[in-house]
Amino acid sequence: MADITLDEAKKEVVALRKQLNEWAEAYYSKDAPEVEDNVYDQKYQRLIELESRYPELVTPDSITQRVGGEIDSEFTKVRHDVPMLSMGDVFSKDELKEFDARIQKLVGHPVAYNVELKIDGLSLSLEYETGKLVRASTRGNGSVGEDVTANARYISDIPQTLPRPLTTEVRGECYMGKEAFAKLNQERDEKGLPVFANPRNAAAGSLRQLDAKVTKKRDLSTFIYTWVNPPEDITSQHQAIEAMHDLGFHINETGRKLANLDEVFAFIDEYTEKRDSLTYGIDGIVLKVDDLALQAELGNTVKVPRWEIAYKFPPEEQETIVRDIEWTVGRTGVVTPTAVMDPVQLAGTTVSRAVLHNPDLLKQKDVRIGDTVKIHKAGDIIPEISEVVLSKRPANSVPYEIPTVCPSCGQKLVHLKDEVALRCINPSCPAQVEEGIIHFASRPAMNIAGLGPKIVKQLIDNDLVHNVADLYHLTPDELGKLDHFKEKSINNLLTAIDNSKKNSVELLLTGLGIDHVGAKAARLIAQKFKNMSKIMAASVQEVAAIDTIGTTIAESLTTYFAQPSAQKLIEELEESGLNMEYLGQDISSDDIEDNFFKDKTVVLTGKLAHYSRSEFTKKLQALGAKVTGSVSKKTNYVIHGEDAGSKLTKAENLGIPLLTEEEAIAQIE
Ligand code: 1X8
Repeated sequence: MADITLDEAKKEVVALRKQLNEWAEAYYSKDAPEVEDNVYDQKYQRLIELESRYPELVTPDSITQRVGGEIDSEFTKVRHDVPMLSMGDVFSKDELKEFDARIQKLVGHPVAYNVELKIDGLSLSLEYETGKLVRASTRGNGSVGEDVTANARYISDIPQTLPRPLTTEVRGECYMGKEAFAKLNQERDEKGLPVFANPRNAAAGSLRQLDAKVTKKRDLSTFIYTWVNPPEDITSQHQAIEAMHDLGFHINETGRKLANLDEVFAFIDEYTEKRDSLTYGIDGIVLKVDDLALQAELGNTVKVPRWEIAYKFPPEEQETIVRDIEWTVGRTGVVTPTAVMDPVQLAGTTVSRAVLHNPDLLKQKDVRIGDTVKIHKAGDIIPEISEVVLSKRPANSVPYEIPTVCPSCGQKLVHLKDEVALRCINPSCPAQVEEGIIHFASRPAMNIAGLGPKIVKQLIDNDLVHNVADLYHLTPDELGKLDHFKEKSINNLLTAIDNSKKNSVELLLTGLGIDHVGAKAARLIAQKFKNMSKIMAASVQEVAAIDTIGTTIAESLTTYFAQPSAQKLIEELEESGLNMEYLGQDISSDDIEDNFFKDKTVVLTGKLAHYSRSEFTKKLQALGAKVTGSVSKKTNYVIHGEDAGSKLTKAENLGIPLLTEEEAIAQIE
């Protein structure tokens, strides 16, 4: 952002406005959005960013200076004497902190907020004269809206008369509940009519009907949250809501007056959880300075009130466009496709890449460059493509062609046995070498501080290392050629590399990156065989005889050491002075005092509340217990935390004694 020139910014601003205007037109006038809200929001935020970086680019007709959509409908127009403003929005708790800090600075002290759910619907104004509903209108562009009075008369929770002859105006959200929405879409689908993209569009499309009888058939509801001109004895937002409730308006009961941001954050967390179980859609939380006098004091900016803000939930599914498919070569030569997409906000982070795992999956999903795709986070963490939005596929799209040669070394790619994975089997493929060295230096392996991916890449690009043995021949002069390497960093790195020579042999074994031989297997193997030459000489049977190590690991290990190149590598490393012995402490059961867990086989399952799983495992191991991953007849105890699943069931079926986490801790103590 800091680097963008005025010229570049100008081009981007023009393009953003054009795109946003098109989307806004589809959204406001046709009730048929072309993109997800979050895509719109992101582009909109970008425009705001650029306009604040270069204020000279702000024009009066910029979409950032307007309130809502343009009004070109056939409805009778209604002027809003008090403009129907939209609301500022934020996408993180940090931004809420900034909002709160701003408010506190303006008013000079902490303030209480009335916090309400942000309903996925459309704003509606209701005007009453001497207690009779005389007009209902939409927001329109904020100053002029559409007269939907006839339609509103068919919405059952809108009072047609008030218990008192008030002349007043209230505002709120008109929405369609999830059930009504699903039913409406099902009916439309059966009739071959286009379905509504979301409850908000369904609500807008149902309310904005020139023939009000159509509205009558739709199940619309309202939540009223603003009293435009309340009586004087009402001094706060939460009071206003209660009073409107007494007048017979449908209000949302979840609103709460909260004293500080911590409470607000807890409310956000609560409704992030409950969101799916609500009967209506919400897309965020609204914070309003509760005190109406303070609201008046704070006033509005051109577009939005200063005293309220919407926190929008991170999206759980997003649409974006695939721009490229990249192929990366992993340490073991497996070549994996990654979709590179236009960046979008997804469940709290910006996402622009999604791993496609293997070529079969890519073919099966038929992802093509230029496709609009839906993405979500698998297990709430890893971005994945759910599906291609075929209706948005460009007409000239062509199926993606899977590469046949390695993107790094150009050698022909192969499928091993019946693997779905594509592999490069060239052992000196630069990409594999790079990944291999990164792995060698990583924490579970040789743990060489300062030797991360960027440095490794430089070492390879400068031709300084071709395999892990070369690391131990690096000189200060050579490192001096790398970017940002000064005397101190050179010394630090060389010292870290030198120190790694003393590592116990299981770390070296892990670092070799042998398929299936991770840190845990390496430790067990090193514990049993004690040094590298015995490990190299071990047979499949000897290795597989280690408890919890199967033939897959054993075969992989022996196949690896059968290669002359592997033997040569170990020889070179030994010549460089690397330790080849197992230095770890063997816990001999004879040294451990008798205790409840000594020599017992134990399985941990479920969520533990008091210790991390690895801490708990270490405690049990220190007592001489063997902690294993799966329940069998040999298991002595299953220790279970919360939400334990299949392991607990299996233990019950096998009649294995169960201990709660607390019971186990009591035994340990
Ligand atoms: C829009 C919304 C508001 C509230 C709830 N849902 C909305 N969609 C609320 O205040 N409880 S306020 C608002 C606006 O001012 N544009």
